[in-house]
Amino acid sequence: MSHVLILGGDGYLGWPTAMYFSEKGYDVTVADNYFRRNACKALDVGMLYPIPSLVQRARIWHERTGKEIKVAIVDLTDPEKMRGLFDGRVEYAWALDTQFAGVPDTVVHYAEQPSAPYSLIDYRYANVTIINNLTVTNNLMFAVRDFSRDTHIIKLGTMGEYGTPNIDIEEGWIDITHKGRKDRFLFPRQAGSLYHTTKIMDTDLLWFGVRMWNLRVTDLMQGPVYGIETEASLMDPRLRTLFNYDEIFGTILNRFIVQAVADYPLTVYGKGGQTRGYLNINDTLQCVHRSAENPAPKGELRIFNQIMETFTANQLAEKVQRVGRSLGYDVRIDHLKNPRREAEEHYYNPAYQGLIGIGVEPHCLTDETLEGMFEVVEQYKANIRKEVIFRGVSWDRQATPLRDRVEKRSDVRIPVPSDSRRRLDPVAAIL
Ligand code: USQ
Repeated sequence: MSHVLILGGDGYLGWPTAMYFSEKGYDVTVADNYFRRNACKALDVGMLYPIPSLVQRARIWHERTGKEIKVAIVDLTDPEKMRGLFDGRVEYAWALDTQFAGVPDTVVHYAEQPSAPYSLIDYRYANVTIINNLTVTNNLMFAVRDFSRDTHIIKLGTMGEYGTPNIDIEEGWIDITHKGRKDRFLFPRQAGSLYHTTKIMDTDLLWFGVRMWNLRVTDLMQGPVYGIETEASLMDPRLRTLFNYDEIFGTILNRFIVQAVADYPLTVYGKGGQTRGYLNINDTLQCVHRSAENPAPKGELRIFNQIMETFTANQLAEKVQRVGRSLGYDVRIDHLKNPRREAEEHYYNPAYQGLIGIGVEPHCLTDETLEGMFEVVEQYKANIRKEVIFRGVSWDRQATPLRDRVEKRSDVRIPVPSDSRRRLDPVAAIL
């Protein structure tokens, strides 16, 4: 069976993806450096429930299914660690068979700092985001170029690369006629955060690799994901994915459910007309799997828009309010001054037929799905920390002059690239 390497295998999507492929009989290796866990700790934003380490998760998976997910705890901004996953120098933190698994047939690349607010806390967090995301992508591209050019790279991009243009959004490419001549180009990108901007740069890096070295790449332009349970986690709650509800790492719908359970007014930013394409975490798994089963041809950068339906922030809040009330929660909706710089009312009409074309069956957001999320969150109600729900990380915060700052220091540090001597202090003073 073919070998899938999942970079960022400890994350919200990475771990469920690993189990999904393993369950289907693939040989699976996950690599991660616990960036997300460390960042949550350093920023003191918490998670809804504790998560076993990646090694413990792989052990539990093995106990429950008899299947092996090899684990490598490595910082992929280090090019030698990345290359070790392709040339056999990798040392697994857990594996049944410690022999090198071989070059992967597919790499799923999630190993990025995924939060827009994180990338705009201040210049240090912007740097971490840029350095981490671009370096990992570049290291991956060169490892594939040098060791396994047939490997299919599946990179998680984001719908946010396109921004909110006043024209229909195509799936990655647009034909342009200019002064009587025609050509095909990447659809114009104009991101609304530095995190989203790194995703544009990732796409450009890989497009370069495709043109120069005939690589095969699928770029999945994903919208915000919601959900907790997957088939694997229903088997054993210890296999659940991590779940953030804070303003930095939590995405809107996951946050709204927690807010409703905690009796905290839903935090709609601004007018709430911001429209995005959304999908259930189970559909992410399906999309990535279908993409792996139907790889992009060599020399192609194939782009799919990975969303199942669109909603405004207001529509999501109203759904959560309606379903929450039917379950007995007193759900209120608040409109906060928008901490982000984004259009709050705009045209939005993206195409998203490509993944359906390769066999994905979309699941829409139903009341039952929301009820299921309420049920899980309710179990952990006592863990919810209201003070992390909204601290107002602003897109436009000006730096306090150094002389006026009283910085709180702690021992916890957000991981920075191993080749950098710069130290990053926590942002307790800012948040
Ligand atoms: N929003 C609210 N209230 C909240 C949180 C968010 O009104 O409490 C609004 C935001 O202003 C934004 C929209 O909801 O207009 C989505 O925000 P989000 O935090 O759910 O998602 P975003 O920051 O866009 O990023 C998330 C993931 C990121 C992924 C992206 C897909 O964190 O990794 O790439 O969704 S997309 O949004 O399509 O670019």
